[in-house]
Amino acid sequence: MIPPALLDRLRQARHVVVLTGAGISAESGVPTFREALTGLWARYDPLELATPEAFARDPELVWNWYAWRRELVGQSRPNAGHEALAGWPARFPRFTLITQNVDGLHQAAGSREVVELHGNLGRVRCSGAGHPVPDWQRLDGAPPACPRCGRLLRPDVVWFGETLPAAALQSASEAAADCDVFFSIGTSSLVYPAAGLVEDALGRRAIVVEINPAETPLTVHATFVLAGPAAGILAELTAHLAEQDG
Ligand code: BJW
Repeated sequence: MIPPALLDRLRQARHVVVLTGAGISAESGVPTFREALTGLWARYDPLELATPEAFARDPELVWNWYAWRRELVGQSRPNAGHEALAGWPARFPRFTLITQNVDGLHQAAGSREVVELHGNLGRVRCSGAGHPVPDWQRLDGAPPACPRCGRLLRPDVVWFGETLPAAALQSASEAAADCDVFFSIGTSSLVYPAAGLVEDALGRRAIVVEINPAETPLTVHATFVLAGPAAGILAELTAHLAEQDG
């Protein structure tokens, strides 16, 4: 059930910002970040694998973890939640979609402008100079060497302790500080600086809507909490918005 007061606020909204996390892709069959270790990978800690230290210690292990996740993502399709959000730019005077996800499923659903805070699993870059390497072979085993300098290639994602892409973080911060409605969807709200964006929004008196089946540190601060899986809630919310149009 979508609160009518939320629909009223959305009808008047000037700038809607959505921040998504791994939970939005859960119903596409992509395991969330903290659940990303099943089967052979169950004995590893994702918080330790997603670090430059882990890659330096055992590049093949980390490379293969990403190869496995890349394959899972390759077998998955956007769900009703991604699809609903792909239509939101047409609904509001201004709309910004920010994601922490590296799976590219928002783009696959048709979202054109996506602010990717943590990179993308589908790209690789040189672990030395950092330049993108568009032509590389999707092989398991040891990471391939950079064709330019011979250093190892690595996934183009942001690991713990690394800085986020400056342009993406700036766009996200500016949008959060400008919006009047901020959605936090399918994220644990534990990983910074993404988890801090909502503070910029609250500082500007935006309303905050959380969609998540579980409580997070954000739940007590949210104006509306829609407790449940994102795909169904976003489809229902979007259907209500469409009724208002008619
Ligand atoms: C559903 C659902 C359904 C399930 N529907 N929902 C300030 C305070 C404390 C620490 C720090 C701080 N500032 C910086 C730090 C350090 C660190 C950090 O935040 N650490 C925390 C663990 C405390 N941050 C960094 O290091 C960042 N860099 C940085 O700040 O640089 C400057 C600096 C460096 C050093 C020191 C200080 C400053 C970089 C962060 C990079 C994060 N990268 C990762 C890996 C990306 C590649 C990969 O995927 O492998 O990004 S970590 C991981 O967490 C991944 C995710 O994008 C991110 C967030 O995870 P998310 O989306 O919340 O997923 P889950 O699995 O945790 O949660 C899923 C949620 O979905 C749950 O809530 C479920 O309930 C829900 N759900 N089904 C809706 N159907």
